[in-house]
Amino acid sequence: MAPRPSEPPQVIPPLVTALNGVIRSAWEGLPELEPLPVNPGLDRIEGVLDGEGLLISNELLRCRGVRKIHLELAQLGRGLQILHCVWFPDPRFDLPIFGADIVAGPAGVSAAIVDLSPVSEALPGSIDRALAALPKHPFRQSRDLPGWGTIFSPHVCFIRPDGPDEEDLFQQQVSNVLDVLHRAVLAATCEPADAAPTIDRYEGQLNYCLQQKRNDKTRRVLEKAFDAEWADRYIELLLFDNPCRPE
Ligand code: BLA
Repeated sequence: MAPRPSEPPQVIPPLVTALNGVIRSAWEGLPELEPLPVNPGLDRIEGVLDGEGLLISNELLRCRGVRKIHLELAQLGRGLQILHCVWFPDPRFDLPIFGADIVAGPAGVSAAIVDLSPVSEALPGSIDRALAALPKHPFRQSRDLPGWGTIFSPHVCFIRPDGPDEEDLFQQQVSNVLDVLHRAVLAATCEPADAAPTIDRYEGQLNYCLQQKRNDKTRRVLEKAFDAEWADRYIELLLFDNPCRPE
């Protein structure tokens, strides 16, 4: 029997719910934290695909040192559920990009990735040392990075969690990484917009966005759920819009 369009919403995977909470706690207490407007019509996107509910919710914030914090939760048909989160720093501050992506299908979470990615040659020394000092979890199924994954740091964690114990460990990893970033944001100082390191970090961030746009898996899922033109606009305007030149 064909599924009815009024199917009940899918159950949200426990790791997605847990990380949603971890991320929200991490931005609490950041200086000058405030919501940013989401592009018209993109804060909540509802639809039906193959009789299954589509739902995307987007939230944007900023704070001193971070120009855009983006948290997206998506249910995209065929039981696909995604948590996508990126914190894009203000290039005037010496801060890395936080990125996390969780992709869950009917058989469980297939991809879980978290990183603080450099926007210049290497991560700031204090952040590199703090990440190196975090507990190393021996995940049973680590995954190989795709070709465009050269943007990630040597500390990137990219796994297929093998059971609830590993989902808990991954959640801890995200929490620890965000703790490192939260402390770095509090300590960071603002450099002039025209300083050479600022320009360098701006270009690094531009490159991060360009490389992320090469992830065909994201594009394909969005094209299937909507269409190619919509997917392009969504990626270019919301997911990985190019940063403005610092001024
Ligand atoms: C993989 N991303 C994927 C996959 C899908 C999506 C379906 C394949 C799952 C798998 O290989 O098991 C889909 N991700 C999405 C969609 C959105 C999304 C539709 O965020 C948004 C609406 N991707 C990111 C960010 C990172 C990232 C911020 O958006 C990392 C910080 C990483 N996703 C990432 C990587 C892969 C992936 C590295 C594996 C790609 C590959 O193996 O080719």
